[in-house]
Amino acid sequence: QNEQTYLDLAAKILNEGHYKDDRTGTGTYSIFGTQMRFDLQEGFPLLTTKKVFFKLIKSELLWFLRGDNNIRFLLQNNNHIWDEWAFKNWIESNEYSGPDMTDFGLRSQTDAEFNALYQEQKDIFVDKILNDDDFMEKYGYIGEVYGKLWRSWASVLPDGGTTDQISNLIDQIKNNPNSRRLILSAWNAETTPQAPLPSCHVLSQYYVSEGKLSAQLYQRSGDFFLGVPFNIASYSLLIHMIAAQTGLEVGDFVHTIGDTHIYKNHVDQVKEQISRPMHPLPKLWLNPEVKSIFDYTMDDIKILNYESEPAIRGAVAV
Ligand code: UFP
Repeated sequence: QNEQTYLDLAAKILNEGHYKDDRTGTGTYSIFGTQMRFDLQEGFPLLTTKKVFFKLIKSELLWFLRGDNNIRFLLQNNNHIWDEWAFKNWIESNEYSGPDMTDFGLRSQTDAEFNALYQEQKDIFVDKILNDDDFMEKYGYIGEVYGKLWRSWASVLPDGGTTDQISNLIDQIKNNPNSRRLILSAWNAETTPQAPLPSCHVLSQYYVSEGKLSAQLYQRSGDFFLGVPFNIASYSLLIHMIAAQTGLEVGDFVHTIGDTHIYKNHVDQVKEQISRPMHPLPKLWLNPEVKSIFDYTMDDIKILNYESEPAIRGAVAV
């Protein structure tokens, strides 16, 4: 089944991966240039060998589709996956006067006392983003990330306005399904390298054949244990949503990853996961009443019959 592809690649990275240091100071085992293919007719590829929190995937994708790049919407949905990037802007600003938070990502993992201080500061930050509009306007934005790039790509021309790639993509899939130019890009050579987290999912391409919609993602960097299971589910959900809005069935999700890595401190977790039994894949339900890709709400998207092994914790490298 589909999930075996993920487990096989995980085992291959552990067996054959090259060790190298990385930006976060953690260290990884990696293989360069990998590919997995998931047939979405077989079921929805939410991994079952560990529990994956689909709600977070759902609210993040809705946030991207809103064209939003302020973390308030995520926080309102109890989603904290982008907190660190906004928090970093805050602690590096002149207005921040709390305890020294330099290198909080690494230090919070190795120093329990610091971690307590960090959690306290982050709670204060989250609370202010949620409840203080001025603060949210100043520190809630995280720059040129997916929402912005997908929905309002800024023109290089002085009066060029912005481009809504999602609307254009849906229009092209409906009206020109044989096109070989069905591209969604999230890499702007000018602005992306300066973003807090330069886009990991750089580019995706869409393909229509026999009434089915497939897509291939090129991901430049994949944290195989924590990030990749999310990325698989997120793009699979996007394919389902675009298919539903263009009158197509779902085809394959092809996931190509550049630097495919397992962090040193995730090795035991990955071994544990590989040893676990798989369950049948769940099904995805989308509310058929929704008439635009921009109108889905949290309640319009549901995962049915999700049975999984328990979650496995692992520290996020920041
Ligand atoms: N990462 C993912 N998927 C994502 C995302 C981040 O795997 O969607 F946003 C991981 C990859 C890498 C880290 O471990 O986050 C980003 O670091 P870098 O920019 O140095 O590649």
